[in-house]
Amino acid sequence: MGHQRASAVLVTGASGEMGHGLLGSLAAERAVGGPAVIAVDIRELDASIRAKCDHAFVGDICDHALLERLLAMYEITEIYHLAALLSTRSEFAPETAHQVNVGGTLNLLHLAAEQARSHGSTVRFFFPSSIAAYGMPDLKTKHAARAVDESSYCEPHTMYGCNKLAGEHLGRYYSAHYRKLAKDRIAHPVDFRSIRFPGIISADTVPSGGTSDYGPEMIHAAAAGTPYRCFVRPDSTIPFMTMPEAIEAATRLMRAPAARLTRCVYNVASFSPSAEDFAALVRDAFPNAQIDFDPDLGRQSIVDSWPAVCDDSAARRDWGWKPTYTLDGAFAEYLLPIIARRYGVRTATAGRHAGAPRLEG
Ligand code: AKB
Repeated sequence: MGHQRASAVLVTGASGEMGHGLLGSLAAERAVGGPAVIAVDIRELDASIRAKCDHAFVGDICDHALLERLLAMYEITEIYHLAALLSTRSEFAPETAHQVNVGGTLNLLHLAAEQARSHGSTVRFFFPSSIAAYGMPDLKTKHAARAVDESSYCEPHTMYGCNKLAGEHLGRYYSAHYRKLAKDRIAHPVDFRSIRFPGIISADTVPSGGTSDYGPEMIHAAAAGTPYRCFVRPDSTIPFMTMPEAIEAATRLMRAPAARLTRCVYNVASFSPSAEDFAALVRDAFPNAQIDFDPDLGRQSIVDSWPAVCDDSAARRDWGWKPTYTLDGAFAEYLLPIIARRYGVRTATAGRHAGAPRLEG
């Protein structure tokens, strides 16, 4: 038998919210001859997503032995590095968050560079950054700011935001400057591509450990008939998008010709509702929903430090990003129909969904 290693796409953090959605997309490509899909997570993958992978490893992305094993078994051509501790959880264990979020990212970038050296071609690397990379100095500045571009206000207030910014810089280094003085350096081993995601809302999964979680938590709680105490003020406003849009953005960026890209890191966003905007749409769909507001001052200060609106013109120009939904369309066409089925309930707005506002195709 030859010693040809199978070509593979590696997904870390595969059992997380984004992993669920991404594996579905990669499995569809696999079904028509795409590369093998290898998943790594610290937790066992549930059967539904395990079935979408060629191989699933339970392990720690900080475990060098595990990464060496992957290096020996596969010719990894692409990496989606989703494993991370999110913003709220990271504030309770900031040093651990740094080890996982930055140390883990460094390990994966090193694996990518070693893969490139081993098989002689650049490894495409997707890194989900976040609006947490921004740090608006105060609410006055946040309210006065127009759409924030990728070069503005990059002074994060959280360890998670610092970690995401560090990951972006490391990725840029591995792409353009890796081992700059070494005689045996290889130029451009990694093709690093990153998106600063806003809050993401999935109809299929409920997030944990994030500070933008109040949006999805509110909707899922109403469908489950559970009272919801929102941990931010009603006027709190940050960018959000749906999970299908986030997966589409990540795969579209990874498929874009390198020559089209003018930067490594891009903003994307679909809509910027306030927490009260969310509550009004949820009450419209679930008139018995019990929603009240009881701000957690710490988590509120994190949300207040994130921009209300992000400028995604670079992504639109370079690789054709455009949102799928308006806020109303996201509820009517994606969130409510799937969530109602998931919880076995009817929404008061069912049937009113036809012809919901959808962005031009
Ligand atoms: C979080 O809330 O920490 C994440 C994010 C905005 O990156 N969802």
